[in-house]
Amino acid sequence: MSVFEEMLAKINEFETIIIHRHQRPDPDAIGSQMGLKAILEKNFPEKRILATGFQEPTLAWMAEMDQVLDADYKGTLVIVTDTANTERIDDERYNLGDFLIKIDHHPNDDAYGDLLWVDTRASSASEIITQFAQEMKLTLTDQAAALLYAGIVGDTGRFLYPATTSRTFQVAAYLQTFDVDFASISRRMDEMNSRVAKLMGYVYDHLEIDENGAARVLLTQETLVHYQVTDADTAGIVSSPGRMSDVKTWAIFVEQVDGSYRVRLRSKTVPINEIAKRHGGGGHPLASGANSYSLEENDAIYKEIKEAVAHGSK
Ligand SMILES: [Mn+2]
Repeated sequence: MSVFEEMLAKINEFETIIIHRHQRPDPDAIGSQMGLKAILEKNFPEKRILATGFQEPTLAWMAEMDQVLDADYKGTLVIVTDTANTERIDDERYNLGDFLIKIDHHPNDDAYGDLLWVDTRASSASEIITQFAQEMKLTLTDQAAALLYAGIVGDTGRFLYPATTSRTFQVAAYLQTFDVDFASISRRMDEMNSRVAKLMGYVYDHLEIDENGAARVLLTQETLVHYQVTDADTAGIVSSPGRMSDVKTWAIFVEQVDGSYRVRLRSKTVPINEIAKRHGGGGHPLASGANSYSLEENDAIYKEIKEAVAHGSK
């Protein structure tokens, strides 16, 4: 039996299925979670399918979360999508069910779950969910196709990043057969409000770039307040430095209310996930996140990036 077949057998076994994904959700987290929910509701109308997690306001256009009670977990199957490690799962009740499945595309450093499918070659968790539905001959709905497409567009930067493969396009082509306004999804995901646009101007203006293309910028609480943006809004400018031809690898340090720093790391070719891991984070080779607790640690992280880029560009 393939892992997909085992997963389907487990889905068949349970009456209630609760789907989780990671904290600070991005479109792939929501797309894979809610796309899977829509597929299961369509194919198993007798089952109760719930989705839990923080309702991220900037992604409310994709889907709304369910109100899930502790009592709902009794005798359930829990599926977690797009989440590398247990600490990142939103919410912490993922262990209250009878059986746990992990479906992910990040490096499998924390192999949690009673059954897991981790495919690091997949562009996104949404790509895996679509592949699962296709191979298991599950019917998709227009809504599921829209959610999964948004997830793939989000994680591939509209098919820009190297994780985009022929299978990504095959899956996207299949999703395109559904009745969805795909252009408006892509447009929506490319749009930003004027506050974020102005913050982007600040980022381009203040980016420090070394001779090899290692770049950094610091967004203090004062700056966030000045531009009237939240920490979540900074997701809209993470990829921006990469538009500059002389930037190869970059870090955006976002000061948090408690004085610590959220570090968003991106790279065109040189892997940066090991740097992220050394600073309480992790992620993909070219897209990671970390945490820093002082300006000195920020400097140390930038130094590691500079060294990695200098080494990688030789
Ligand atoms: Mn993802």
